[in-house]
Amino acid sequence: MPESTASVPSDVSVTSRAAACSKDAAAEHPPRPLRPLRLGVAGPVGTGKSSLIGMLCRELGDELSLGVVTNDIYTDEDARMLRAAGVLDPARIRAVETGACPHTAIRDDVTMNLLAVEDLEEDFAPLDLVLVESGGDNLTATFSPALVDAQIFVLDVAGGGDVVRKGGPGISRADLLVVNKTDLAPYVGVDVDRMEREGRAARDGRPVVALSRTDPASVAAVREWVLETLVAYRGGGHVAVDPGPMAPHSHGHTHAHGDALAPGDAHAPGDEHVHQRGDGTVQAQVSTTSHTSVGDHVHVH
Ligand SMILES: Nc1nc2c(ncn2[C@@H]2O[C@H](COP(=O)(O)OP(=O)(O)OP(=O)(O)O)[C@@H](O)[C@H]2O)c(=O)[nH]1
Ligand SMILES: [Mg+2]
Repeated sequence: MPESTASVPSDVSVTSRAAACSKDAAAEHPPRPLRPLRLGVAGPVGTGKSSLIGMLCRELGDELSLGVVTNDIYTDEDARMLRAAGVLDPARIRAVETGACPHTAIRDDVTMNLLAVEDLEEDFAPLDLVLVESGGDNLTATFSPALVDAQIFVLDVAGGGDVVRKGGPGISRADLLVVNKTDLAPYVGVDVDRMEREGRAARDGRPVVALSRTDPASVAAVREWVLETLVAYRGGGHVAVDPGPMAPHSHGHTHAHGDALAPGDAHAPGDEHVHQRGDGTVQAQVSTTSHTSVGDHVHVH
């Protein structure tokens, strides 16, 4: 794997350059964060998350030291696909088999992913960038800021021109929204400009890139965004933003709060509470995220 260099924007204190920095140069720049930028890639099934990560490995692998963690529910298919694509040293690509809904492992309990990311960071220290692919999920899935520093939400034109209007935390508030596979737009009758416009309108000015692997300018735009985000992160100017909770959803069990919590009360992280399942079994639980009890005891994350 190539050593990390600073052939990227001149104010990026990338690994090897940081080591060579003179005292004066170091004084001009804020101290480098202790760990690499962790960048999440989420979005519905098949929109091109792995392809985007492969593309970033090809585009940035010569100048940055990279690692990749993929999430699949039952297999390590995405990791194997990326290793086979030869975009990165295979040892730098790790798979997490979530065994459950993809959003659980990137938001509700990020332990498996955090361990994989930290192992990678230790084994290949110092890394510049770790890319974490979520298992393909739906419009509600977002990464916890406890796992990633920034996140990309990937849609594609094949999912329909109206998908941006359907909204959700990833579409509205991910750090970057990618509308992928624009080369397919004529075949599926989608107006890409309109999708992009609607994306911008839904995002309060946050960036949107209409991407196709066949369009070098769009590939360059994503590459630039990643480098700018890295610069901002290293300069202390990037704050990890939680795109927000998932939409209310039920796990198919009742949610008993005992005497302590009435409907409308909120759990803080660390609070103990009890889940009572439909079959009557009871499970004590410590909240990892804040969530609020509502009248019917379906809980809201
Ligand atoms: N036409 C076209 N196809 C693309 C593009 N990017 C990705 N694809 C194709 O879209 C399909 C799905 O791509 P993946 O990268 O596996 O999608 P994914 O989001 O990682 O899929 P899951 O992990 O299963 O959710 C593959 O057949 C890719 O070759 C693109 O820019 N244009
Ligand atoms: Mg994938």
